[in-house]
Amino acid sequence: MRLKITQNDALIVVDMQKDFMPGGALPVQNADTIIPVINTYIEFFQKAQRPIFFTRDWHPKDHLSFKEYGGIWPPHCVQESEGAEFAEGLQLPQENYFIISKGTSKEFDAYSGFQGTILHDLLQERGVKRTFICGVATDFCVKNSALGALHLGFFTIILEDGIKEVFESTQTLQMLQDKGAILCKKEDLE
Ligand code: VGL
Ligand code: ZN
Repeated sequence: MRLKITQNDALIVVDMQKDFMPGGALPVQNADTIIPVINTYIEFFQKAQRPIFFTRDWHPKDHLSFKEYGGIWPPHCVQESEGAEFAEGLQLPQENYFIISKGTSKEFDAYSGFQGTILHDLLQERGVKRTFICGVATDFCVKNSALGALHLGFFTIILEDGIKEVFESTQTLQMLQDKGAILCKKEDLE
């Protein structure tokens, strides 16, 4: 499907952080292989002068999602730690981008970039109507960020060559499409 980036569009790059890459604390298999693809999307949106939003997991060291504190995950993306940094090779633009930290207080987790953040306001202020979403993990933070966007009334496009899952992606992508999301690839935007 051919798509053109318009003045109502924004890119959301979900949680492309060292801890989610191979060798990290909570590695998502092959997550490093989508970095070049995401860099291309970043370039497309930069050229179109459209805003790019980078969400990041930004947990306190005693976060409730960590096993030691009753959660299901190994400690990951601890605030100011190396693992919380953006993945090696991810090319952040020079301007017109925003970093959205989530899961920042120990009593709450946030699988969606909209949860407890100002992402919705930032999108609204910029007249965004369509969100293009890529990053990790398909079945956690990409899924919930996309659900958040759909629920808030954004037309939502999942960049299927720019995502990687922890456990599964088939069911997640089907469910998102059932709720109105569209899947597209790099070639569709070129
Ligand atoms: C994520 C598990 C725990 C994600 C974040 O970014 O998908 N997954 N925290
Ligand atoms: Zn987390």
